[in-house]
Amino acid sequence: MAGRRQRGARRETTSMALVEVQVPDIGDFKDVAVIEVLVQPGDTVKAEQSLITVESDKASMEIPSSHAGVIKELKVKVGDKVSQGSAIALLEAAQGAAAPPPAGEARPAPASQPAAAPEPAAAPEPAPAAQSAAELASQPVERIPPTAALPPHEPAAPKGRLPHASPSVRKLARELGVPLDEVQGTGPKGRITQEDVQGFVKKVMAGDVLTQAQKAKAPSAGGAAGAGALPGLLPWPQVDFAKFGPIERKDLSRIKKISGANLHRNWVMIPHVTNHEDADITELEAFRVQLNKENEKSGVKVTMLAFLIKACVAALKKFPEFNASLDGEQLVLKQYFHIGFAADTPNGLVVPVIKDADKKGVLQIAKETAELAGKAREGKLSPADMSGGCFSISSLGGIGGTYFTPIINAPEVAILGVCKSAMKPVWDGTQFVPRLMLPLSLSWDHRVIDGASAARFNAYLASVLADFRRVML
Ligand code: CAO
Repeated sequence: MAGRRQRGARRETTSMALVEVQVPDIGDFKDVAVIEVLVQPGDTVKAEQSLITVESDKASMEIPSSHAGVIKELKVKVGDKVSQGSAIALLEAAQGAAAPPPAGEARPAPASQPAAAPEPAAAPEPAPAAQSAAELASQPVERIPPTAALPPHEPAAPKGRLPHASPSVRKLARELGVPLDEVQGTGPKGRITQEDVQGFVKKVMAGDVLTQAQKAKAPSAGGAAGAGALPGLLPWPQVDFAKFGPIERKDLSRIKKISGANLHRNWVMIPHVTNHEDADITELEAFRVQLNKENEKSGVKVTMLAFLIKACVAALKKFPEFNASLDGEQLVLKQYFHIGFAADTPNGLVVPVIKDADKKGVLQIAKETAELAGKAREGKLSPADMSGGCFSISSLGGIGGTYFTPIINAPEVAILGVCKSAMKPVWDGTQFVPRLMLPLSLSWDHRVIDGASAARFNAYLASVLADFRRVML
């Protein structure tokens, strides 16, 4: 069946003009599935225009119309099984239409035939003049297994309008597992071109978009990658947990689904390395406590986070490749300093952004972080509150811990993890002295940053936190 295109058979019914287009002789194949219906009632079709695509476990084949005319009624839908003689559609034949070929005429395509130019599908656009119906009929319809990169596309019943694309583009989309109804067409009248399909694949591969199927799978642990979507990975373990004790099932929150999919992509696509450092914040903490005493009446409480944001801006200025994003083979170096901070909310993790942190004082930053954290907990952050970030801070300092590996918030190239400060004995050259030490964990993208730069960034950041006057330098 591979490499063949069959002309629909026909039986004329109640009037001379009404024709029932049937599945022709398709060899030994019986009960093959209809995987695409390419026309809708009311569509004007040309003789030889594809009406449906059928697929067996070995191959797929488009079945074109035996007549030109207007589709009056469809007799099949996606998922139906058809064999020779099954009705495809009732068609009102155009006046003066050429006499159809004998029912059941089969046309195996020569294996050496090159792929023909695109043929119009749902929309009545003229076929290229140089291409005859016979050439179209002999267009090979080979089936290539879908790539592992995209989840296999299982075409669903068309919702509303069919995607506007030629059979050859549809075929390409099927081969690549691209859901055509999610592709934006850039051709005339929104027609989906071969380049549109290739562009969609590039975006999915780059992680810029998720297909609906990927979005649906992303929340589950056994989702895209877990199900073995990455080549060579074992499938996610399927365990009947209830066999071992009582369980309860709970849907993931909307934020967890979205952040989970983003974190997963970032973890898989970015070569992360994490460097750890301890900053001596003994003096800074004393200053912070004093500041809060002085500002008690203002209602603005300064936490370590505000100082960290300011210190990070100083480090980003000194090491500009940390204030950057990868764009293909180019680095986009930002001349603005918008710092995101991870906020823990009852529904999951969000990252509001302090804009232009370089132009704001610590008190202003403390005020804004408190406001944004409040909005985050109430679920009131707007997309603008969470966009434009250059670098992120994930502070677990109010909770505890020593060090961890934060996941970079793409398309940023680094993130600072902060844990709880603790008094530690530090050797000052002659004796151990108690110092308040703040554990820092910097994760960085090794495609952009080298280990030596990361160590320098961390050392500089620690020196700023140890003596905040350096921020002014
Ligand atoms: N060491 C010791 N104490 C710290 C500290 C640190 N590094 N950082 C903050 N604290 C203290 C604060 O001073 C405050 O103490 P008091 O109650 O005595 O005044 C207390 O911890 C609580 O601070 P906070 O957490 O309310 O405020 P913050 O500005 O430090 O942090 C925010 C704000 C929104 C970042 C934080 O509440 C939060 O959500 N953190 C979680 C981030 C997260 O989940 N990251 C993980 C991402 S990866 O999954």
